[in-house]
Amino acid sequence: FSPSDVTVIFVLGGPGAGKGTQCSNLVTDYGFKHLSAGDLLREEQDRPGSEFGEMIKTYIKEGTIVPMEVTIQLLENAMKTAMEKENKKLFLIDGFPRKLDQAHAFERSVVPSKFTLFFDCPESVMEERLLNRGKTSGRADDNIESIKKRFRTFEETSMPVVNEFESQGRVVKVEAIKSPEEVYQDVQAKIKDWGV
Ligand code: UP5
Ligand code: MG
Repeated sequence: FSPSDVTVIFVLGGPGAGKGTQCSNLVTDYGFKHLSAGDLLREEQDRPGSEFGEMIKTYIKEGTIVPMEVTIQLLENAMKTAMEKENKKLFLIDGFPRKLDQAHAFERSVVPSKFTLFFDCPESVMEERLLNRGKTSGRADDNIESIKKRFRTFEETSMPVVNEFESQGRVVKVEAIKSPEEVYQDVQAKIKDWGV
């Protein structure tokens, strides 16, 4: 993809920070195509005949990061489909890249991102949200054991990605502790500065 044809915004933040919630708002108001890497992996996991199903299941339950070849391929396919079938050019890539090698590979081989929208939220708040969602979500990783592992992976492996982008001046940071409506107002005010 060429940056003149497509715009990619990465959406990062800890587990339960509200990435999916805020992406839905942005889709409604700005016409973005929302691609959640986690959702794409869960779909692939459930696809009959997938050679990666069992592997993805294990990684998600353990809160570790699926090898990037799989995730990048799923994202690239979804971007191509959205461009061809829905004429989409603006993409929110939610929950990716979660590791430095993924960030470098995607920006080199797919397309550089415009910036990263980062939702900053304390673990105690995220834990409460996820345990609450776990009552009805059916997600295999919304239990306290998996949640703790996801937090560890986020701190150790994913924060270095945010920090690298930050050092390049490519992070828009939003406090995610307030109500969804208040967080969204902050998002809208801050992305304006980036011409969105
Ligand atoms: N909620 C949201 N905002 C709120 C607010 N402001 N106030 C009060 N409540 C709020 O929100 C979570 C819950 O909180 C919801 O109930 C919501 O109503 C409420 P949500 O918007 O879903 O948060 P989100 O940040 O999207 O949380 P999610 O659980 O999806 O984050 P994760 O990053 O953990 O999950 P993801 O699906 O991205 O990844 C899952 C796993 O897939 C990873 O652990 C990993 O194993 C694997 N993965 C990879 O290996 N590679 C990838 O590239 C991506 C994923
Ligand atoms: Mg999500």
